[in-house]
Amino acid sequence: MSSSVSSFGTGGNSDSVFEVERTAATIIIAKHLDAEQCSFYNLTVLATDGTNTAYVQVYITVLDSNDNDPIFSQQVYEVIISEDTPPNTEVAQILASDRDEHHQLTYSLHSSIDSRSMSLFHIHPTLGTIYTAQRLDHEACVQHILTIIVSHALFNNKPILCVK
Ligand SMILES: [Ca+2]
Ligand SMILES: [Ca+2]
Repeated sequence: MSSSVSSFGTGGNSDSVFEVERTAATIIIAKHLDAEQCSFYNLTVLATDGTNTAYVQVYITVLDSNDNDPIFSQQVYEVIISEDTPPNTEVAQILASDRDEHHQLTYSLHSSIDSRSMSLFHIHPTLGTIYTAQRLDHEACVQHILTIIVSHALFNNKPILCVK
């Protein structure tokens, strides 16, 4: 099918993500691909010389890329704990989600209002659970304000189109 490709047949391209460039008989990406919305296309391309028509199936797999930022389930977590809480006690569960399929979220303590707070708590890097690292002292500090950061592993930062 050289210059005789006329159009796509039905099926697989209802949202017009792909188009046929007729003279070169090339399938081109016409709209932004989003693996979260659709990761597989089954296109039917037809070629005609005006009299006879031939069909071919084209399977297109869109591989996921890391194009969505993680989102915390809450903007603020507030916890009240007693100063006689032993070290390594769970005090909060931080939760974040990421629309990307193969996301790997990593939690860490980023900063604190009082610099001493950073040594009093630690966070599990993959589970997001915050623990006490030491026994707390109410007289030394009544309130600890920590900023948590969640990062998503860059598994591939470029959109990939895989045509089989
Ligand atoms: Ca992501
Ligand atoms: Ca993605």
